[in-house]
Amino acid sequence: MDTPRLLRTLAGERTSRPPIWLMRQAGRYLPEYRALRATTPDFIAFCLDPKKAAEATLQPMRRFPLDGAIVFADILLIPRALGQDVWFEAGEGPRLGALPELGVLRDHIEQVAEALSPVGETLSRVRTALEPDRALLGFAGAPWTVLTYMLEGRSSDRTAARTAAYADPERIDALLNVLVEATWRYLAMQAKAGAQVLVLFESWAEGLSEDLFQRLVVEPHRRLIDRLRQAGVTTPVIGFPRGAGALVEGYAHRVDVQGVALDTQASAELGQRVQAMGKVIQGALDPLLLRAGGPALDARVDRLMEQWGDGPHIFNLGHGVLPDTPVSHVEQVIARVTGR
Ligand code: 1CP
Repeated sequence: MDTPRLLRTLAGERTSRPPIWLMRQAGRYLPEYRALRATTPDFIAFCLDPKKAAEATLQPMRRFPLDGAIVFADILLIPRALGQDVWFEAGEGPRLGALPELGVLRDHIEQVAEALSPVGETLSRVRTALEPDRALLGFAGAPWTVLTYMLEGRSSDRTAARTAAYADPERIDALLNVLVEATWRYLAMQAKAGAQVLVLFESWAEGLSEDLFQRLVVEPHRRLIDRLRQAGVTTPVIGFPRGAGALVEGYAHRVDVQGVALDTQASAELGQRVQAMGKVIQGALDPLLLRAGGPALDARVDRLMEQWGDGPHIFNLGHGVLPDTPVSHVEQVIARVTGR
């Protein structure tokens, strides 16, 4: 009876309304997050403090009737656990030190789950505090997206990473494989600690040719999910190949994810075709419209529910909540979807 709506939807059940959670539902648009965050200026240290990370995870759950809580952490914890320096420059974003040799990275794989055990502790804490009818989501960055940061050392246009994928395919494939091996272990640890859904964020799937998309996105996702299932982890997975455009359909067809998260550009028909493959879709409200608010926001929320309401649909954004989004607009959307 208490089975969370989000899990019922991911199992293919039709519910009276779609479940809702929002990418980046914790974070800087919330004043209570900014206050908590100010107590630990080092962002990585904040992510690895289970008490504070659990509090950040729960903040939006107290304010809004959301159906899912996503653990507060970051995709760049994996490179750090593999031996690469990671830090955040205030007001600028992530910075990574020199990429360690392949052998050094490989030597860290087995210890990744242990190194990131504070994230497991955050999950256990949140699961204890959260009502049983609300789902807990774990996540990781997908191999290619994480590799772009490891190669480029910061947020970038990924030109160097994509060029390397053509110029030095063996090295890139070997690096992706290290990330596949590290990431499934990390996700298995999260499932064991209480995560009921696992999200794979492939935030930088855009701009890839069909060949590169297959090699850098589809194949690593397939291997990663195979490894998880071989290890006995049955937790549903939502894949988010952001910016994949028309290649999303091939992704949904070839990768054994239960849910496919669609980005802001996804058409009504694209979502319906993915639903027709037996996949649950998630998305795809524009974060810019969420920030803008007003009657256009209500109209778009209604249209998304209508166009995708005939198949399983998880209501969400097409990318994360922007830091300067008014809290009242988030309230407005959640009320529109949940009736509360
Ligand atoms: O000072 C701060 O508070 C830093 C802002 C911040 C926050 C709140 C960062 C830095 N990360 C996070 C938390 C975070 N990151 C969460 C949990 C919060 C929640 O969702 O409620 C999650 C799921 C992520 C995932 C993440 N981090 C992604 C994938 C999703 C996406 O947005 O595409 C990516 C790409 C990152 C990298 C990252 N972390 C932070 C920054 C500034 C960046 C770089 C983004 C970029 O390159 O544009």
